[in-house]
Amino acid sequence: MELKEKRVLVAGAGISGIGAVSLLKTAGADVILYDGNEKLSETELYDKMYTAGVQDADSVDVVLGELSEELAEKIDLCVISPGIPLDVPFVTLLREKKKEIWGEIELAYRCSRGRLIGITGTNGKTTTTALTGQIMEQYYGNTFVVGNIGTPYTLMAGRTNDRSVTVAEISSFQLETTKEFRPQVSAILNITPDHLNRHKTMECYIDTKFRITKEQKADDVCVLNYEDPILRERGKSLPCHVVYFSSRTKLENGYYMDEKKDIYYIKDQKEELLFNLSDTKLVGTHNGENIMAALAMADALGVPRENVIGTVKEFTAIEHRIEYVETINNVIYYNDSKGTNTDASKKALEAMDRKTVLIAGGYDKGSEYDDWVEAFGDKIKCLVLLGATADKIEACARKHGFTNIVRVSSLREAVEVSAKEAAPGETVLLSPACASWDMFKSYEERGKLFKQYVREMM
Ligand code: UMA
Repeated sequence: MELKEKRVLVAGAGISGIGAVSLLKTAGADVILYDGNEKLSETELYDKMYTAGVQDADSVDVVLGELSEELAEKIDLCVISPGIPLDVPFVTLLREKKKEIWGEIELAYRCSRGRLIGITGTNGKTTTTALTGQIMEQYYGNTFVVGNIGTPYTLMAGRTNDRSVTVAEISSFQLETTKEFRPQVSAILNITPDHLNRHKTMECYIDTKFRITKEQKADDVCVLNYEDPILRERGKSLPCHVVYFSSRTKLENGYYMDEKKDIYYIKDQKEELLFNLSDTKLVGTHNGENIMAALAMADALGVPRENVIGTVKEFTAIEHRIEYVETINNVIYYNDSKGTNTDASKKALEAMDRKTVLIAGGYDKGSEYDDWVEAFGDKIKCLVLLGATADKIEACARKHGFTNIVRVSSLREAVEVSAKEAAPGETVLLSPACASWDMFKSYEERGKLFKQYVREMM
């Protein structure tokens, strides 16, 4: 679709929406920025557009609150932000009027050039995207790391060129509205229940994740986790070349990490030892898997293995993911605010090697907590609960016989209580197993505040 002079409604005035406005204005479209929240300040939105460098921002119309039928009728295209569910009334209205709806990712894809890597999965995508981005940057330069990781793809799409590499973290929310999106190399790291309040069923969630590879062709590559039964099975019928990695099974071809955490590349059953996980700055089996996925993607884009290994060994953990904060009175504090679902949080529990006071709870995504509570074992000595899911988690923990629970009403109180509960030689871990949106703007805000409250005790 030629965008010049098209009337485009950008839905959602968060960072993706502002990115989309910027790209559309550069393409010569007539843009209306729409947000369902009528309490937003128009002045602030124009300020945001100016700060993001939107060309001719004054000519963008801003519409807040309900979307009128008249406006819905007038537009040629809607570019929707990932946080907007597709069953809200204005989307139904646009669909009834047979209006084209693209996600912000689709718009960016259509306006970008060069090589593209798309990474999805329930967990590990931010670490894997950051690592893969670093590998590409160090070898090729000219690299853009975008998407769910934080920098909207639309903000960078206009700067890509035929020689650039874009590494995009793509969430299930973003995949719901892709159409022609076709990464040259894709990865699905794992799929476990998450965001079921939005996707409704596990089947829908899985189908959405697989949209990342839907448009790939025979010469494209999709990297999959062999130990995930869904990925292993569906990988058999993909239209592109599939590369597996595994932390349990010695594959005939692909990447494999054994019990000693030695990582191998295997081709036609011949194995080549690359390095041991302990040679890197990352811990835990899940990070071994993230590394193997990055190795496979780098290989698919032709980065020599010695360059890849050099970067992998230098790479440090990302903020908010099992991030070391401080040691105070011989109690170690870890920030895992990005542990926004039970599976991610379980990985953090696994990585703890001392008795742990766990701070958890938050926005209710409709998750079940049984498996997560069962993973406490003897390691979790006390559970400090806050947020919208506190009742649900407490009931679940008690059902499984875990009773050392303290309820708090703020994150600051959670940190203070945890400091009292933890004895020297133990750990305090913030790993909420829930999104942050009941009490905070984002998991980043929650993680930063946690670190601030911990450091204030020094
Ligand atoms: N809005 C409506 N109607 C609605 C819902 C929201 O108008 O029904 C409006 C809100 O009033 C708000 C705007 O939409 O003004 C927010 O849009 P958004 O939620 O899409 O947020 P952005 O700021 O654009 O950030 C999005 C991603 N957010 C979500 O997917 C919820 C960010 O992922 C991403 O980093 C960013 O685009 C850049 O690509 C965050 C996230 O939490 C980190 N992702 C989830 C996760 O990782 O689990 C999927």
